[in-house]
Amino acid sequence: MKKQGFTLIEMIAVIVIIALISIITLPTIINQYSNKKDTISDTTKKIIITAAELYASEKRNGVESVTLEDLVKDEKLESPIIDYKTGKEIPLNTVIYLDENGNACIEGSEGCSRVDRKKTYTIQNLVSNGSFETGINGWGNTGSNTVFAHDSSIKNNGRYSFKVSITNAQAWPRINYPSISNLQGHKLYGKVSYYVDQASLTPGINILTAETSDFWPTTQDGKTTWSSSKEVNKWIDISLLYEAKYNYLLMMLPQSNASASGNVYFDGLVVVDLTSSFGAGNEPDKAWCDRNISYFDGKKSLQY
Ligand SMILES: [Ca+2]
Repeated sequence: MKKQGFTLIEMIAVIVIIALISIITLPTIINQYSNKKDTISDTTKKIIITAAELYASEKRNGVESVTLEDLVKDEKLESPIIDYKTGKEIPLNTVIYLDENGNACIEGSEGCSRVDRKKTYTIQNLVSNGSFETGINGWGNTGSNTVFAHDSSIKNNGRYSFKVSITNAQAWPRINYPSISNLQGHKLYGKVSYYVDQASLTPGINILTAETSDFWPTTQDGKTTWSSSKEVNKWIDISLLYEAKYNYLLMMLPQSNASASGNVYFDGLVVVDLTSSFGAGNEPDKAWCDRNISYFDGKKSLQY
């Protein structure tokens, strides 16, 4: 006759299974319960949102998100932040998102998420005739054994380039833009394409700023990016980001190897005042500029 009831082994097995199910499901149940309890009351939400919107309105550049901790540090709220209704403390790492118009919402609230904050900016090429289509007027030669020409045989943009023929010398093609001023403290991005017919040539792009608009200002400051490529008969971009020390813009498209001979062609020179275009503190970095700013004439719009 078969024995009624459960054996000890069967009992243990059932207990173990129940225990396992509890381990798996209990945290979820507790979580749901505590989430419900943690829901911030409308009154407290309004206080937090008002504080966040005030915080954003005081910052010069668009604030995309802010934490309760930021609001406490900025003395918009006092810590600990206790929910008005439930009496529970709200974690300081709670994020508040702000849209383009400065309207705030608290993460986890219905319909609240980080919004795509790309905006349209207008950039301007500070240099005129950067494609050398109308000649090489204004470019001064400061070295010997170099000859400048307006060239139509090798070009990258339009019909002409700026050709610098070199015989065992460095080259210092230089131009000033007396009409471009008020640059001090601004971040400038410069880019040019070059083409060499000898691997020994080392061209560069140099942005200078000067205290006065003279062609030979005595007080000037600048930065250069030299070519790192030894490739010949090919157009290559070089670029730099420079923070202007003085107000007036001048440029050089130099070649640094004093014992090299050959031809360097330059085309598509562009210089953008990032601070004027994007706002102080909001300027894109060099890598972004390299990807998004190529030669253009005049003004253009782009998303950042
Ligand atoms: Ca050109």
